[in-house]
Amino acid sequence: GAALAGSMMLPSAFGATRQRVRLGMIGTGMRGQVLLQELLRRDDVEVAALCDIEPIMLGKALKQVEKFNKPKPKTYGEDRDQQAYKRMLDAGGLDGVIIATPWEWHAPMAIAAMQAKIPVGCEVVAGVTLQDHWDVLNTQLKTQTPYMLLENVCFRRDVMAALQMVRAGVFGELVHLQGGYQHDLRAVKFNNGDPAKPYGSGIEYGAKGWSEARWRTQHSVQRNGELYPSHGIGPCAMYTNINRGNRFTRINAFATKARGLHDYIIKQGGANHPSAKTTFKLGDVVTTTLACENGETIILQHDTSLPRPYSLGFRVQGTDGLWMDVNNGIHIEGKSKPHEWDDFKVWQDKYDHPLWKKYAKNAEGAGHGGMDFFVIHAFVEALKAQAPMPIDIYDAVTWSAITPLSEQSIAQNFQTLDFPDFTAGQWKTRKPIFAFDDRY
Ligand code: A2G
Repeated sequence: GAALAGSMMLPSAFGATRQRVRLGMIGTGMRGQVLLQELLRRDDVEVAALCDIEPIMLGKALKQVEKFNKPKPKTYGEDRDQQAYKRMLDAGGLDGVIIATPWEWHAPMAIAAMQAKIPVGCEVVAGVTLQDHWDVLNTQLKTQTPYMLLENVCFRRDVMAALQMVRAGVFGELVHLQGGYQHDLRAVKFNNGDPAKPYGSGIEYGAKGWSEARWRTQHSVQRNGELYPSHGIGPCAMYTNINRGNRFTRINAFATKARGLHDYIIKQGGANHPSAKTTFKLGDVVTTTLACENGETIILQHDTSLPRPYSLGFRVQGTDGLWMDVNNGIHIEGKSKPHEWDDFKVWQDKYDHPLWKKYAKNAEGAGHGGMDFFVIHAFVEALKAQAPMPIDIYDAVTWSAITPLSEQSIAQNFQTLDFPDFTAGQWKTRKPIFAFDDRY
């Protein structure tokens, strides 16, 4: 305990010392509010500061704090000044900051926080351009400020059970993996701008939209690539020990034509609606292939503009069999009937991760089926322990740089590119650390 910073040691009601962290949050919109709920549920977190330039969202966040009968945090951004977050960081007194803002703000905000020596828990993605990713990495290396990417899917119950199975050798030697972001976002990318109806209420976006329609849709207008890689690649990278004994060597991406978003606008609002004039650059289905140093391939699919039920489309395949999440099926040679699927649930129960065994109750009611409890838990516990972040800066930039690299590949006629080694050769000797016990 002596090594802990003073502000992390607050006296408890019983006179002994208890570890707590004082956290700030930049971005208290729809996502920020879900994460804030997880912070407020914990005794070991003091929400000390909140920043948002949208007064409605800042107000909602303050209401949440009130509901939990917690002290009112300092607030920033009421003046709608886009630089308000810097004042929050400069004010000092924070043991960490959560960033849950539009993508284009993640890199500058994380960099400013690390420069102020405030540990960062950053929502996916780490940056937009390839240069952003190098800048975030180099700032972390220079300042040595902890940085975690808040990739919640790494903590999904079936994903973690599959991790236990990978580590137990159930699949044999891994050969091929798949994942992706296959989520019909049409009702997310468009609404009528009414703060009370953020999903599917219309076909406006940009300045006339609200919440994600206000900023996320623009990425589909201007960019063609694997725009949202981390939900799919995070688990696959943990299974294959990327940056820790393995690495991505090559990448390419293919994109289909762009039809879905325009089609949605026409169906919802007719051909004369102003949004019907927009040309979307993002192909409806973008397929990215990665090759790994140890001989595996990984396919990612980004599919957010067409009607479809949600599925991240995981597949983990080795010399002894495979798991696929879309049919909740697993086939293991010698255990399963030849050429038949077993129900994954039975295997999941058997290989349930120790974290889920211990914390399933705490995770009840948390966002995304409990995942959001675990991702916040991991950040807070690693901060308190002053231990390495379980999803660290190398994971963050490696996963997130898939976006600009896929864009480059598509723009160059689907060319295969070298994947940069952000670890500068350290991948050879670094050892896996993610989720080896029931702490975080
Ligand atoms: O849809 C889901 O909740 C996504 N999360 C999240 O990242 C975001 O894209 C959201 C859109 O509003 C998962 O799929 C785990």
